[in-house]
Amino acid sequence: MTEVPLRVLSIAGSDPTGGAGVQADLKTFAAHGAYGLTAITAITVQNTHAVLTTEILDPDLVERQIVAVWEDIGVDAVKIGMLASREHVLMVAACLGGLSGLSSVPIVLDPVLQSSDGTEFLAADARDDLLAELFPLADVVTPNTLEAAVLLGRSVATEAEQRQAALALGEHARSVVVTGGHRETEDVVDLLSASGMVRVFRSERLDVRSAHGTGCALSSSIAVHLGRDRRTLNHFATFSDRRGL
Ligand code: PXL
Repeated sequence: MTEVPLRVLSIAGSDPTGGAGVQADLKTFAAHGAYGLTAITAITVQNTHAVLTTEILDPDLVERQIVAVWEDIGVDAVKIGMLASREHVLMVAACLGGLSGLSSVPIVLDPVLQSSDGTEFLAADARDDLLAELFPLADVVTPNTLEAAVLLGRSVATEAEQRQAALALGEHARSVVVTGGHRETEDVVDLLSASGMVRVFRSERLDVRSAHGTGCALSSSIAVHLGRDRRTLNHFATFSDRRGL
């Protein structure tokens, strides 16, 4: 029997360049052999130079996209990207919290705050709700150092500050990865914090022309891997239940 592909839902904005947003998420899911589903929060009009316009979709329309695919196709993992407004943050938290089977579905939250050209992708008044309502639902939150600095209202420029930021944001979620690609260092340092501990991932900086969409690809691939791990664990649980173990 062929294995049913892992179903991963991206709740995010559309980027017509295909480099970031739902387009990047779908490509990442496909590259990992997973099946992508989407609930689009906003349509951005952008090219490689600038974001020209953003049309935010009604939170109710976004909620109906989530529920429509959740109840019919089913979801094994969720990746959350651009949420645009406070209403969207609160809706996603309430909607996911009310869906059946959520406890066995890993959630990865990429706290998208702005585009590379500085266009705001999350209203400033939504930041506290993001921390209070969505961080606690997430298995992993993946801010870069710029996002961590804005969320905490302090500088995240050195490795020591990045570590403190990972620990401080880690108080709101099960785990946090503060990615360090934006820091002007020779090697790149990503810091994972969970339960008050920090793990360092140090790697060689890649020589690339653009980093546009790399945060989307990272959070999407983490969602796929957590979904796969969770599915394996669920199989074992069902197997032992059946055998009365
Ligand atoms: O990389 C962050 C991001 C997320 N979502 C959308 C984007 C971008 C960056 O431009 O356009 C829709």
